[in-house]
Amino acid sequence: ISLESKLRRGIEQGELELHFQPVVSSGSGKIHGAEALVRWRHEGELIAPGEFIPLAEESGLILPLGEWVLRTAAGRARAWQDAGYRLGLSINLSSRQFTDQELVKLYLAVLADTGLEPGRLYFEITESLLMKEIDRAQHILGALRDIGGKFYLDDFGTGYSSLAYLKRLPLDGLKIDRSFIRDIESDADSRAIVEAIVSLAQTLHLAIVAEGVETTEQLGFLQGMGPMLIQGYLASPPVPAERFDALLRQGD
Ligand code: G
Ligand code: G
Ligand code: MN
Ligand code: NA
Repeated sequence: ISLESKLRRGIEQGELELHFQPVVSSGSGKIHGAEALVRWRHEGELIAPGEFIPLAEESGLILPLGEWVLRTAAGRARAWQDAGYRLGLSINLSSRQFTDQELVKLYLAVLADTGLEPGRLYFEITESLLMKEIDRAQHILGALRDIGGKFYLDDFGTGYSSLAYLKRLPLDGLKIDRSFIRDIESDADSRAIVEAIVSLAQTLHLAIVAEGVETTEQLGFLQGMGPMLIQGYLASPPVPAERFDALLRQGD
């Protein structure tokens, strides 16, 4: 039996799990939101998305998988809303999901089914996904934005966005790719690139999320560049929902 059949069955039989990585304020360390990251619990093993997302994309399983992620994430966000936390929750979108005609309808249905306040969910999209079909991307982003959808440009700095497009698209923030953060102490070029991205974001009124922050030294450099959001092992790795909720309560 092929991996594809196993994954199809796994999706149907509830073998997917969402883990949540906190996104915190660089100044206060307070939890501001989270990124939802999918895992596959199969035959006693927790399989990372790198090992099945590409297969899901090739086979089309990314559509049911993505729908499960969206519904499950919205359910968590609704639980946080009920508990009095106003968090932003991001989910990753593959290009196949993004160009699917049904995405806008699905997002509307999920909002109606969960009663989640619009504006809590952020869609993470990559530069290459957007730039591949810029006119269509602009149209879909516009339609989602009209019903409260928000957008982060993920892995920023590794793709090839035209700056003019950044202005044209209804983006809410940029996530600086972790390769720049990793070298921020040792490499003046990485530092300069991060500074340039931060100042670009300030000019365009976009939020900044620095990804892959692992050390207090890296955090120190970032704090010197102005207020931003931080994601990385220094604050917390991705954790199961119950653990994330415990972190939230600790921060009260
Ligand atoms: O969770 P991990 O740290 O291994 O994530 C690896 C990559 O898998 C992430 O960079 C992300 O782009 C991708 N990924 C994780 N969860 C999802 C998901 O729910 N949908 C899609 N399309 N990609 C995901
Ligand atoms: O969607 P994206 O590719 O940005 O997904 C984030 C990925 O980065 C996930 O695979 C997550 O597990 C990973 N990650 C999160 N924090 C850190 C970190 O501090 N260091 C490293 N190396 N990876 C991280
Ligand atoms: Mn991401
Ligand atoms: Na990223």
